[in-house]
Amino acid sequence: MEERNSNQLKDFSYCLVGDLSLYLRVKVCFFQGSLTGAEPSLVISDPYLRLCPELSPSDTYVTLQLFADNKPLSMPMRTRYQSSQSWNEWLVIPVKYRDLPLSSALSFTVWAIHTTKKARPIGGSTVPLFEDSHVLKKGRHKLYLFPGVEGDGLVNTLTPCKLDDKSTPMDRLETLMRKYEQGDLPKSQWLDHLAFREIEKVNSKETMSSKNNYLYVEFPLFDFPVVSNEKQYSLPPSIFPRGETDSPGIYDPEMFRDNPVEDKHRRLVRSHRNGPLDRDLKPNAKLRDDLQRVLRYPPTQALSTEEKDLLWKFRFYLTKDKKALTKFLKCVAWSDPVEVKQATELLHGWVDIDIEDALELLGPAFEDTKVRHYAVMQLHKADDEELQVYLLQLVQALKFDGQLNRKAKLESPLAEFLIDRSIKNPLLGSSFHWYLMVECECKTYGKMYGKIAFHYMSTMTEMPDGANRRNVLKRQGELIAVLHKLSREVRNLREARTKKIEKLINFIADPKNGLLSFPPMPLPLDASVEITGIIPEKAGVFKSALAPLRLTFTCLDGSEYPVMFKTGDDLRQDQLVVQIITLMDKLLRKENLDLKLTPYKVLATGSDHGMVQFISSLPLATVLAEHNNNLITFLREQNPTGGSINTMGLPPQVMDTYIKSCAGYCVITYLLGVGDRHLDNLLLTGTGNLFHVDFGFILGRDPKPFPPPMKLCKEMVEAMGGATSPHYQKFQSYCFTAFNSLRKSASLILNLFSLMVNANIPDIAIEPDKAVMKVQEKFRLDLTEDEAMQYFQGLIQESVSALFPQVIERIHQWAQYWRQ
Ligand code: 1TT
Repeated sequence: MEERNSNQLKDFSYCLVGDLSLYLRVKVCFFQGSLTGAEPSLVISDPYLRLCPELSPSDTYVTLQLFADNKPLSMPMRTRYQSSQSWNEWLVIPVKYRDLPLSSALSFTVWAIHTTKKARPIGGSTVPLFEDSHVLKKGRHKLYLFPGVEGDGLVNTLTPCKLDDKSTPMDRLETLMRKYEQGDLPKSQWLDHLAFREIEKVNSKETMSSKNNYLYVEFPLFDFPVVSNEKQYSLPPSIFPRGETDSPGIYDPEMFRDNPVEDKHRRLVRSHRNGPLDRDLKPNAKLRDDLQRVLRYPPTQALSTEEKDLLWKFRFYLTKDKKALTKFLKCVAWSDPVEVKQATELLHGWVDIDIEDALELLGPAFEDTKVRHYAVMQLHKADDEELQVYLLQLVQALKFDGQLNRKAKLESPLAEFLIDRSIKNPLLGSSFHWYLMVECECKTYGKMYGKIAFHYMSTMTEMPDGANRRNVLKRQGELIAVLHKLSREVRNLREARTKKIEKLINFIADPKNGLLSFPPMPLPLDASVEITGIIPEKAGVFKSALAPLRLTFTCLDGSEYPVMFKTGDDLRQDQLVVQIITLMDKLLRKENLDLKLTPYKVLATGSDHGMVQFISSLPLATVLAEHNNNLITFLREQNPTGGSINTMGLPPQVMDTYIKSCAGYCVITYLLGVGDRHLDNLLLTGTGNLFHVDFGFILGRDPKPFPPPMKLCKEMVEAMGGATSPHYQKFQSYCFTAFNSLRKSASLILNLFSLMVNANIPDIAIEPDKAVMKVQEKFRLDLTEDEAMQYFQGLIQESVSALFPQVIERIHQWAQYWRQ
C-alpha cells in the first residue's frame, strides 16, 4: 500500500498493518512551551542546574525510540540540532509497520544543550501507536511533555502524551481538527475559515495561560485506517480459543505467531548472512546434552526462545537425527522467507523420520505446504495394517490442510495419498469411505470431505474392478440406510420391548426387505467379514432408552457376526476410544505383553447412528447378582473342568486372562480418563476377559463427583483373592509393565490425539486446547521408569484402600498368621 497521494483502492475500508512493509516514520514538528522554565524542585536536586541558573539553551533536539511490551524495539534516534524550537524533520525508524505489535509506543524526549555542552531533557512523552485498541495513529498529534524527564515508552507509562483528567477545550478542538485534516469531516469552505479563526484564538489563549510544554508530531496518512491484526492471526487455524494456554508446557498456539520483539532478537541471533557458517558446527558435550534433552520433550512441550535458537544453530548437525526434525521445524519463523527457504532445503537432506513424527507434522501446528507434503512422503513407509490404525486420525488431519480448505481444486498430498492407498486396499478403502461419509455431515468441513469422497469414487471407477467396488460401497450404504430407519422405528414404537422384538424379527424375516439374505458384501464394521444376511430369530432389542438393535449376521464362511446397531447416539467418541485401545493393544503385544483386551469394533455410520461388534458377555452387575456376589463363582461355572487350588478353583488360564485384562483396562482407562464407571458397563466373558464398554465420559469427565483415578472395584480385587494374594501382586506387576510400555509410545498417542482436536468428539470439544495435555499429564513423562512404577502403585493402593477399610485388612493378616 502507498501512502495517501491518490484515491485509488476506494473499495477497501481498512488495511491490515501486517500487509504494510513500509518503515515506520514520524515527523517531529515543533515544540510549544518554555525551554527555560525548569521545575524548581529539579533546580534544587540537580547540581548542574544549581550552578547554571540562566538556563538558556544554545541548541535543541528531539530523540525518539520505539518500544513494545516495555522493551525497546529500536535504538534511540534523534533530529538535527536546531537553535529554534521547530525541526520539521521526518525520522524513519528501522522497523516495518507489519512488525509492530499492538502495544507499540514511541517515546519522545525534547533535549536542550546548554552552554556547558550538557544536554538536559526538557520533557518527555509516550505515544501508543495504536488507538481505540487497534487502529494505527495517523496525522498530526500534540503531545503533552512531562517536564524534566525522558519519555519512558512503557505500557503503564509515567509520561503519557495526554493528560486525561483535564481535557481542555483545545484538546477537543484538536481532535476535530485532526479529523478535518484527514478528510474524516465534511468540508465547507466559509465555515471552515471561521472555525479555524476561532480555534486559533482558543489555542493561543490556552498556551499563554498554561505552563505546559507540548511537542507536535505527525504520523503518515494512509488511504485507509490501518488496523492491527494481532488478534486475528490465522496461525494455527482457529481451533483454539485464545487466552487459555498460558500454563507452561501446553501446546502453544502463539508458538508461530510473530512477536516483533522476539523476531528482532531472532534475526540478530540467527543472523542469516552467517548461516552457511553453521553448516560444520558441532556442539560440545554440554550443548549435546542440552540438545538431547530438548529432543526428548513430548510433542506438546513448547520450546523456549533459547532452545529454539540452539536447535536452529545446530540444524545442520541435527539432520542426522530422525527425532530432531519435528523439534527443528518448531524453531522456524514461518513469517521469515529466508528461514522458510533454509528450512525447506534442510527438510530433504534430513534422515527419514518415524511415522509417529510424520503424524505430528500433519497436525494443527504445521501449516507449511512443503512440510505437510514431506510428512505425507514419510507416510508411504507405513504398511496397510499400520495405516489402518492411524486412518481415523489421518482423515481428521485433512482438516488442517490449509490448501485443501482454501482451494476449489483437490490439491492435497494427504488426500491423494489416502485415496491411492484406499484404492489399492479395499479393507482400508472401506474404513476410509465410512470415515468420509460421517464427516460429510459436518457443517464446516462437509463440503471438503464431499469433494474428497467424490474424487475417491471417480478414481475408483477408473480402476479395472472399479465399477464393482463402487457398487459394493453403494450396497453397504443401502444396508445402513435400512438399518437406520428400522432402528429408529423400533425405538419410536410405543410398545413393550417384547412387542418391539417381535416386529423387528418380522421385518427381518420378510424377504421383501432385503435383510434376510443378500449377495455377499463386506460388513462396514469389519470389511474382512463377508456377510450374506441377518438371522431373524437372533435379533433383539437392548433394554435401553435408545432401544439399540441386536443383530446377528450370517457370514460367507458359515460363521455368525453379532452386532449392536444404535440410532440416536453419536458413536464417534466410543469409536475413538476403542481405536486407541486397539492401538495400545498392538503396542503392548509388540513388547510381548498380551493383556487379553477386548477391542471390539465400533463404526459411526452417521452422526447419530452406528454399529458395534457384539461380544458375548455379561455386565458385572448381572454376574454378581446371579452368582452370590462373586465373579469366581460365575467363572467356575463357565469353566467346570481344569480348575486348580492355586487359582481359586479356576483353570489357571482363566485366572491369568482375568488378571491380565483387569490390569490392561486399569492402565488404559486411567490414561484416557474414562469416567462414569459402574457395574453395568464393566463386562465379563466366560473365559475371564473383563472389559469396559460405553465411553460417553472421557478425559476426566464424570457424572459423579470424586472419580477415583483407577477404575478398580472391590469385586474385581476380591476375585483375585484380595489385596494380599499373589494374583493381586501379579495384577499390579502387569499394570506397571503396561504403564511403562505405553509411556514409551506417549508421543505417538499424543500426536494421534492432537489430530482429533477438531473431530466431533464431545469430551475433546469441551476444551480442545487442553485435551492433549489431559492425556499427557497421565503419562507422567517427568518420571523415570522406577518412579513411574512407584507412582502407579500409589494410585492403585489409594483406590483399593478406599474400598477395603484398613481395619479389615489387619484382621485379615492376623487371621493369616494362625493359618500357617
Ligand atoms: C455399549 C457396548 C455394549 C448398552 C449401552 C452401552 C445398551 C460390545 C458392545 C448393551 C450389553 C456391543 N454394550 N453398551 C452396552 N449396551 N456392548 O456401549 F445398548 F444396552 F444400551 C456389548 C458387548 O459387546 C449391553 C450387555 C449388557 N448390558 C447392556 Cl452384554
